[in-house]
Amino acid sequence: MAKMMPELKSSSVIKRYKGGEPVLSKKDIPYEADCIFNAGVTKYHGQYIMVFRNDYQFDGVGSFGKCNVGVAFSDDGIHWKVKDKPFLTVEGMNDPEITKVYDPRLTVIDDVCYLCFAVDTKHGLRGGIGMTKDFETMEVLSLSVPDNRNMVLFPEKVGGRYVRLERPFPVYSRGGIDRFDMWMSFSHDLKYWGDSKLLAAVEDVPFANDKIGPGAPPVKTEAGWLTLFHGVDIDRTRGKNGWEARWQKRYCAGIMLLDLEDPSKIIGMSKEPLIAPETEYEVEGGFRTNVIFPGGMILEDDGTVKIYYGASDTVECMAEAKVEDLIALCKPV
Ligand code: BMA
Repeated sequence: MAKMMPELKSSSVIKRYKGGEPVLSKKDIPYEADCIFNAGVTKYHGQYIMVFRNDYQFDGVGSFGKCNVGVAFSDDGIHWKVKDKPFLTVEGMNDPEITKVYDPRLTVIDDVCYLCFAVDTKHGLRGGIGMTKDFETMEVLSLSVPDNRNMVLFPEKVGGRYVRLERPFPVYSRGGIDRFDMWMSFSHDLKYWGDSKLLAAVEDVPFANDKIGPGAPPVKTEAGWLTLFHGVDIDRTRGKNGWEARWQKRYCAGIMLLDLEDPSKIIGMSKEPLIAPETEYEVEGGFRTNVIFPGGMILEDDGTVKIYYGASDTVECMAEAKVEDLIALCKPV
């Protein structure tokens, strides 16, 4: 039986854009769209780029018939211009196994844009890595074995190897329930991954009792790799929330600091959530209420950090904090 969680609050260092208004939602999309969320964001050649998930054609019961990944561009990280057609679609993946593509993340390494993404396939969920030059087409570099997703890439090689965080789903070996942890793997070429290690487990995160997973690609600071993640708690006494018949989970954003030279070492972690669902868009009215799903983090030259997160699987929001405040939250473990 999962332990019950108290009410959770966001850290006081967090300032939500317009008190929690979305930066992107379905009204901004020039094609069929319903829920816009779980975006990856990066800054590339002075421009902000966002890749976002679009779920549409709700069945009226609990799921959407269609999903694609769109792309948007911005000069300030707040106001976005969405490209007139989706970037990634099931049809465009040219792989008859793939039935859905979603939850994209963006990392620039050596001036090249890489994406991490999830695909549902006829034989399990897989985490992918791709490369794009134009956000028109993507070359797939690797796809994991099932079940794995929530992958993010570090923005540079560490110790001569590419590094990714990921979240496999060991459904039988962790008690037959959600007990999913954060892992990491290494690669010399972004194609072959190995030397996998457990980074953090559910029981290491005081505000999670269900599962945890990577959030945004880590950002380099002098103190260490600043790393966002999501932590999930479940409470069986929670009733119906959102549009679904049953939704008893809550997703919060957490923050930790990894060692610069050995990122498998956690040097600090906040024991409290960085962002907990609190505002209207995060708590009420969405498809799945009580979800903060961080996927993008940008460190600006003045020390401001922009954090992008999906709110209630329905809209994309943004919050800011000072990098020194985020580092200070990561108390030694
Ligand atoms: C996870 C994924 C995410 C989603 C989250 C909350 O399992 O499906 O894409 O945001 O649940 O619904």
